[in-house]
Amino acid sequence: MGASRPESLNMPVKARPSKGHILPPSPPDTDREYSSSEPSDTEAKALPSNRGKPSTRKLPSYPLPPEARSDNTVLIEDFKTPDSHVIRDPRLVRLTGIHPFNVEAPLSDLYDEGFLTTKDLHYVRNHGAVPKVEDSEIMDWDFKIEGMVENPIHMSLAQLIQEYEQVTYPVTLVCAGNRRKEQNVVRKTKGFSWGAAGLSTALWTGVAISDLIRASMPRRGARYVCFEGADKLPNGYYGTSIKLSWAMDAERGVMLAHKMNGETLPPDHGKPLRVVIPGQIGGRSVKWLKRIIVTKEPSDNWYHIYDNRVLPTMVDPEMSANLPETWKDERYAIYDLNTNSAICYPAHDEELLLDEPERSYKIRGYAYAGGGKRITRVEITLDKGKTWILANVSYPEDQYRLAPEGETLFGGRIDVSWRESSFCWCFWDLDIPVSQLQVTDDIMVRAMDEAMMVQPRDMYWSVLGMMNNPWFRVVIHREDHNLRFEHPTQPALMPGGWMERVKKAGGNLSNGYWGEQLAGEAGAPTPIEPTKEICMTNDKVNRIITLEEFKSHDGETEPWFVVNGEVYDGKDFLDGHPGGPTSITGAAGQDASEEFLAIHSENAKAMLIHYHIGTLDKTSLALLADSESAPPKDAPPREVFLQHKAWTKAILSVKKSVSPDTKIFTFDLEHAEQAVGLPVGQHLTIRLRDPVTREAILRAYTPISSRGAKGKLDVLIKIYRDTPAQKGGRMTQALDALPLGHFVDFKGPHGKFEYLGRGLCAVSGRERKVRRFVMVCGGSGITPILAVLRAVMADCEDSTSCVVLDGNRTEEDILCRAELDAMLADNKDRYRLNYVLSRPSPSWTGRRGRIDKNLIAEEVGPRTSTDGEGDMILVCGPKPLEENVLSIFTEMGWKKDDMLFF
Ligand code: HEM
Ligand SMILES: Nc1nc2c(c(=O)[nH]1)N[C@H]1C(S)=C(S)[C@@H](COP(=O)(O)O)O[C@H]1N2
Ligand SMILES: [Mo]
Repeated sequence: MGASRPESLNMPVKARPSKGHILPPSPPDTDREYSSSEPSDTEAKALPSNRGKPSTRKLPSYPLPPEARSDNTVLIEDFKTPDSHVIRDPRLVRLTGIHPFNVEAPLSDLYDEGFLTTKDLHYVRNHGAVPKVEDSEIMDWDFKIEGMVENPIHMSLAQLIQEYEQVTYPVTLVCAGNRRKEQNVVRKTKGFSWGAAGLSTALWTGVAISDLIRASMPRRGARYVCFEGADKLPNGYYGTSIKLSWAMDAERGVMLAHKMNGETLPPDHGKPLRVVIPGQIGGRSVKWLKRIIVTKEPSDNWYHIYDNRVLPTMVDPEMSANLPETWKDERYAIYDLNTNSAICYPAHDEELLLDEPERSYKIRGYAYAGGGKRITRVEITLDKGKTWILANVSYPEDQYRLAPEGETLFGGRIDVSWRESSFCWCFWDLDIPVSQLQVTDDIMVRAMDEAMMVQPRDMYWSVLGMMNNPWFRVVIHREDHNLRFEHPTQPALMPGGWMERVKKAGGNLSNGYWGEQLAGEAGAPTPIEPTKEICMTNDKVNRIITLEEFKSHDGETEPWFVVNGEVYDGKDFLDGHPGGPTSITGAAGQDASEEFLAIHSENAKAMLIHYHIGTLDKTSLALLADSESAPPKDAPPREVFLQHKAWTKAILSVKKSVSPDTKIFTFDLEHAEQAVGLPVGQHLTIRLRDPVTREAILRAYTPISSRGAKGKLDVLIKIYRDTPAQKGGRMTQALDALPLGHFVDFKGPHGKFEYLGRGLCAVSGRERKVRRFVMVCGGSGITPILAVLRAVMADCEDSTSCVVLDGNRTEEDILCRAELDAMLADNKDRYRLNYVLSRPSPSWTGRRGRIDKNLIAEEVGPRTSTDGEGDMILVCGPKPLEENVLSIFTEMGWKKDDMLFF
């Protein structure tokens, strides 16, 4: 078998210059060498390590992949799943619980990577477990081409690479479910909630499938090509089909890829071999490819029939269960993508300060079209579609068209210059004066393709929730000193977005006016479409189950779980479950109400009847609710978040690194107006389950959000990572591994100390007057200290003075430094701040060493208290520091009562 070059290569080279005039948002590193002559595999692999070396060759004018992270590892939430061999990036937002792995990057992170997405942030859509393929087995991976062919082929990946011509080009993959969360808010579909980041772009290297199929010599009458993966799912191996004529059309660029961004395919993306179909929904690009079958009819694979279709809009989840012919109707199968676009900046919840109204703000986002078509315009409206403004469009993909003839990248010829098709997303942007944004209620974007198909205003809802492409709308809120932007939704179960807000307020999202009241309709709000009640209980079941009995079925053989107080046994559905058995066993012994109801369609809910085995008795349910912190149903919104007796959930929304081992975790409270409810000087308890053992881990923390903060809670946490020598912190590592959008439980407040203000404290309920606080801390021990210090400094009538001794290793270990320093400016007379570093850089001019007797004698001096009034020492830090401080102060004549250890 020889490698045949596609005939169309002989076509004249038509380089198409970029029509836009803007660079991609973050141009990739250009200091990497690339290969403009014949490259070897090793040369291509060595590319990243050549960074920084002066390059002798001219740099390519097209984007190269940004550097991927080298320190990602297997995440602890994957340990207990069949994917425990897969390395993943913790920034990815999980859309279907822990397993299977369906994820998208936070939209801004995706956009910030630029035209090409790293493997770290590339979205993943796995219907089940990831097949395990060792590196040593890659080249032996075998696959077949069979069916209606004269010359069936059975070959290895090594042969595919040796015997066929290799090509490289960028392709944007888009899941048909991209933007589905918006549909789910209107009415729950049978699919989980993708945000607008269910798409990614990579450089794929492999063989044109037309070369291979031609070699197998399809017989007369053959019309389809089916693909099958190696992932065994509840309904067989994943598989689908496309038309044979498309596969044979070199212009369409269907590829068998074995490299992504120049590296072996990552396990999540089909290691070691997959199909890549430009311009079509991601669902046709079969991963872990094992079989190519040439047929007369479209694939009869379960996933080809029951996934990736747009059924007519009137088919609801219940009806759809009994319509086998409708499902099989090929007219409803999705192939080419439809035209779509989204706004990435302003980001959701981004705030724009109104300090300089003369300025302008650059709104930016992406767009794509299907079937190789090009986006020919992107338009923005600031007045709900009455008028439109043209945005600038850039097509970074065009830069590859300019590559010199025959140039190779990652071992494949850059095969784009002759093509007319567009395989990738494009970027658009538009400057708008801030003064104009200030008087605007919302920004909407729509794109048009070269067939003049333009995105519609209204959503086309369908039972699987796919191809959602109405105008993307970002709402603008005017606040005191800034504008705040609100996207339609947040992915997964994450709350937020105008759609949910409008729906909760009684707006009808499908009124053609984004749920807002229409002019002249003032007064009565549009009636809400009642959400359909689904019966999930079996009348004949009347067994009462105790918590003890329920908890004894938390294993894998009889996985009992609770939804709305009813007990279900998932045992008989483990094999049939579309979400795979692990999502059911993972819920065993737990109240799964929230997750179950959020993920499943009406149809799936109705199926619960068959697994209903009883009702949890009332006390047990309350106990379970307490241990699981299920939110009480239909309770009115609470003003204060923390509760003494009950756990309350908050959702992790942001993780921000503030030093090499410290992060601020931001949690969204139950609603934007909710106060945390934490008196100054007190702490709260965080409870988390160990992702591996499921045991509860509890720790006390003092948040660093300011006292008046509402709706959010910031906790600064130092992460103690496992080292070969020492086990790290269970809680801090579990928190670090927690995916965004997941819950953590909180309870509180606790603590025997409280600062009441103006020198008045309460210690174990007894009031006490303080003239001076001596605050000694190390590392993240600054957090309770900071809370008290802030309260003192924020009140200019408070005459209490504070001496802070903050011990750390290096400058970058000093936490909250900006705030500690800033308070100094206005309070020089009553606030002394000392950083003490044990391993400072040579340029450090502050104190060196440790917090010792000399330092304390110099900075604090003798005890000045008369009994019950005067000095108070607040200490928080690692044990050795606390013990040391205790002995120094005791030696200096201070009393136990003067000291408080947090
Ligand atoms: C016997 C009880 C259950 C039944 C009958 C059931 C049924 C279904 C059905 C029909 C689907 C396909 C999508 C849909 O129609 O909504 C599905 C998907 C799914 N289910 Fe369940 N389910 C059960 C229990 C659970 C539990 C306890 C969990 C975890 C809390 C879970 C997690 C999932 C996930 C993550 C998916 C999405 C899979 C994907 O599309 O990749 N299921 N389930
Ligand atoms: N074998 C196999 N191939 C598959 C899938 C799968 O679950 N198994 N998911 C499909 C879907 S629906 C999409 S959108 C793309 C996602 O590709 P990615 O995970 O590499 O982004 O893979 C497709 N190919
Ligand atoms: Mo998909």
